[in-house]
Amino acid sequence: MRNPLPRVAAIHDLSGFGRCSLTVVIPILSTMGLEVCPLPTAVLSTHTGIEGFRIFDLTDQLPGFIEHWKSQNLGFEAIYSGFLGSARQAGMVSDFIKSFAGPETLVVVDPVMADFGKLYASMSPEMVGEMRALATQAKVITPNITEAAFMLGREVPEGLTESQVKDWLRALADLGPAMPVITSLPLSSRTDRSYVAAYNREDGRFWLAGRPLVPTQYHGTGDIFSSVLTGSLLQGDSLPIALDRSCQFVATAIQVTFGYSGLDHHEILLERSLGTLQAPVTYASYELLP
Ligand code: PXL
Repeated sequence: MRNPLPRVAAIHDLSGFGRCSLTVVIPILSTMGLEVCPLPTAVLSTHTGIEGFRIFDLTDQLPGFIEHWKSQNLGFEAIYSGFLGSARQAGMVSDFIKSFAGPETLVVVDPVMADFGKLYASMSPEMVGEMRALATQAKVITPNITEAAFMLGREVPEGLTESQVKDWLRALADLGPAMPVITSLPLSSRTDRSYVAAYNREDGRFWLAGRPLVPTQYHGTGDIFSSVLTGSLLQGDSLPIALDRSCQFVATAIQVTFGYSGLDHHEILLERSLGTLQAPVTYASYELLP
């Protein structure tokens, strides 16, 4: 039987300060009318971008948590993973997907491990191969351009043409996922906006969506993007609408925050924009990549 509210197993860390992972996944998916069941991978004082962060890795606890869920016969409409506490957890998440996902389950893997050309502070080099293996189990993956490069064993590009973007997306789809998405795309022909692109292997179409550039970077926007994308697909939206909604929501959250003075890049004001997730889609600006 389907759950009355679509239920999402959310496999991410809990960071006390610095909006990211579960502190954005839960409010976003709840606002979108979905029930979130968190399976925490680690508990941190702050995300790993703040010096001196403390981390409690839950790798040894995960198997017991998962066994207990199995004993309760829990069912999920979606399984959505992100930041892992150790490379060893990737195999556990893979097993989790094999045990809990049916043919209709939406499996989203955000291979959180790197940005701006380098691995995050807590990531070991083994994480790259482990994330690549985990991605084979997913329908949707949402790497940023650095993570996509690491997964494909390519150099992080300075710029990409639209036809190169299609090649990158096809290469990601060859790893397994039918709907790969790449964020933070360095599109050489369009430097006016920040772009994301997606490919649907089932119909062979490529999609592009963009948002205005703001002269700063906010932490956690990748998690915000992937959470809205997951929620939107679960609500039944098409891939380009889900892509556009996620991109426009990130734009709104950034612009809502950027207008204040004195806030730093850890403090995206998510609550100021959450309500917009309940508005119907009234305008979409995605493009088909020819
Ligand atoms: O936003 C990705 C992310 C999630 N969780 C933790 C992080 C990061 C990125 O740095 O450190 C703990």
